[in-house]
Amino acid sequence: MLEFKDMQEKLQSALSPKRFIHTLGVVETALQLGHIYNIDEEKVKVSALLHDCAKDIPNTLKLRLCKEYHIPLDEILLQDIELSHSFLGAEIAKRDYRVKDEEILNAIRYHTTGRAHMSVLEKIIYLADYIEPNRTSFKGLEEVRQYVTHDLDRAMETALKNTIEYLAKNDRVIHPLTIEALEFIHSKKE
Ligand code: DGI
Ligand code: FE
Ligand code: FE
Ligand code: FE
Repeated sequence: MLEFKDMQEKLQSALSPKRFIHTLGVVETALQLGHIYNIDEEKVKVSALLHDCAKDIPNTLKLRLCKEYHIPLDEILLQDIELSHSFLGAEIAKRDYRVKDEEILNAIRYHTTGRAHMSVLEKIIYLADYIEPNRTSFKGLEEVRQYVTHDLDRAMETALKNTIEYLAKNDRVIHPLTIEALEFIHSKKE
């Protein structure tokens, strides 16, 4: 794995200034959450730093890289290639930033859709991405910010519900992983 400082420099040249500032917000927020939930600081920092490393790749190149790296392009990804940035990001973290830790790679891989059986690290990255201070406010953001310090599942449930509602309103396809993430939280409550 690259040194954190080298990683940060490499990443900065791959992202727009705005996306890089968002990323630094995610690192800061994720570190706060990692501290509360007692998660290894290095894993939190690296996952947060690299979570959007594929975000600013032009969409045509995203598509080409997904094929080259054998990332399964399901119907949903083909309709909304933007969504591939999390899966592609994990692959790029492995290849270009030499990250080998599967827990970190999974936190990057599932930061956009979530999934069933998420680890605490995965939830922290998903939620830090959602609530970081540079995000412009949207409905439900404050609610998630309140839950996140004492109830990760409640925060995840709220964030996932809001995301699904937002996608439905905008006639965008919902990835099965997103539905499964929410259903899994509900199944644990019963
Ligand atoms: O990359 P960021 O903007 O920081 O945040 P993100 O990786 O959470 O991506 C947010 C976008 O992803 C937002 O426009 C909603 C979209 N998204 C999340 N879940 C799904 C989804 N899009 C589709 N099509 N399907 C999903 O299940
Ligand atoms: Fe993202
Ligand atoms: Fe997100
Ligand atoms: Fe992000």
